[in-house]
Amino acid sequence: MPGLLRARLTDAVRLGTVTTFHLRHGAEVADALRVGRPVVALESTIVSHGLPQPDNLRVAREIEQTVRDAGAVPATIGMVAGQLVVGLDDAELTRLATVDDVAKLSVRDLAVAAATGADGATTVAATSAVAAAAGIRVFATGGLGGVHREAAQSFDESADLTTLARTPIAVVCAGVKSILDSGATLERLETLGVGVVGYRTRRFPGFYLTDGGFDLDWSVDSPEQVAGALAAQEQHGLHSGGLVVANPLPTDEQLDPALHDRTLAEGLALLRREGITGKAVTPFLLAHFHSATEGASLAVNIRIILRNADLAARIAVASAARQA
Ligand code: PSU
Ligand code: MN
Repeated sequence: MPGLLRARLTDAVRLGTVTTFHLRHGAEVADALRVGRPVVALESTIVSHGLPQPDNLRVAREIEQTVRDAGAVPATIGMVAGQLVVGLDDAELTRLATVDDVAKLSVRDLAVAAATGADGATTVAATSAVAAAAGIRVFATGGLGGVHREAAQSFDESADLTTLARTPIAVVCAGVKSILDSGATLERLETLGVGVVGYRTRRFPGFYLTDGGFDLDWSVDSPEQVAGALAAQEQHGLHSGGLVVANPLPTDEQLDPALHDRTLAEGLALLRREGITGKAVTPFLLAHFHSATEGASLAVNIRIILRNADLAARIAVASAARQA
């Protein structure tokens, strides 16, 4: 099948490896891509490592339904028994949401995980790389990874940032969590040439909080304007990196700022006390928020993801309409 072969070769090039990935499209996603219907990529790390069981599976299905309700086809991306899937079916989604040893896969992990037949959830970095290779230009997630506090000592900066520097995709998110250093993350995005636009705002959102404390240069008012930016980027051919579309929660839906600040301080202290480092940091802090706020942060987290899924779908619909 020439289509499949092309996808595999493109993957190998984009992922910077000579591995032939067994990339498989879900049937609905394959059809949609063939006829130019709007498709939205979704990540699986939030499902396997970001949200607690059993809410994670229910939310994963709700995210997909939200994309459908807005007129696009959801393509949740993950790895099942070493096979990269673009558009997990319900059994595969269930597996990644419930099985215990699902690996957290960034881009650098994909080849080894494929070779060893692992089950894995893809981060923003890995999902972006796979989605772009599959021809998907819009991706919805909760929060972007970024520069961690104390990165000056720990060097902990998410590969989400460097991957977006070379991956042409619009990532709809609610900024970065306050567990990260928002200012440093924005500086790195600038250096790396990743565009950042606020959706109906000029303030960079702080995930659980509407306002993360930093100004943005650009704001867009409609899904059509984001679609226009993606089209212009393609026409100019001057920039092949990603675009962060920062979509804040309305202030009346954010986490109570006092509860937030308290929980964050506790979480950071626990992190130090327990010596948690590396890729375990983000899941640890998320789990701390969910238990310490007795579910309040979980409800906010779910709202964020569903709102981003809706906006991403409307951007994908607007992009498809331009091409029709
Ligand atoms: N933000 C969230 N929930 C998450 C993540 C980010 O609100 O689960 C996940 C995403 O998959 C993101 C990853 O790509 O955490 C970043 O991890 P790290 O900091 O280890 O790069
Ligand atoms: Mn990290």
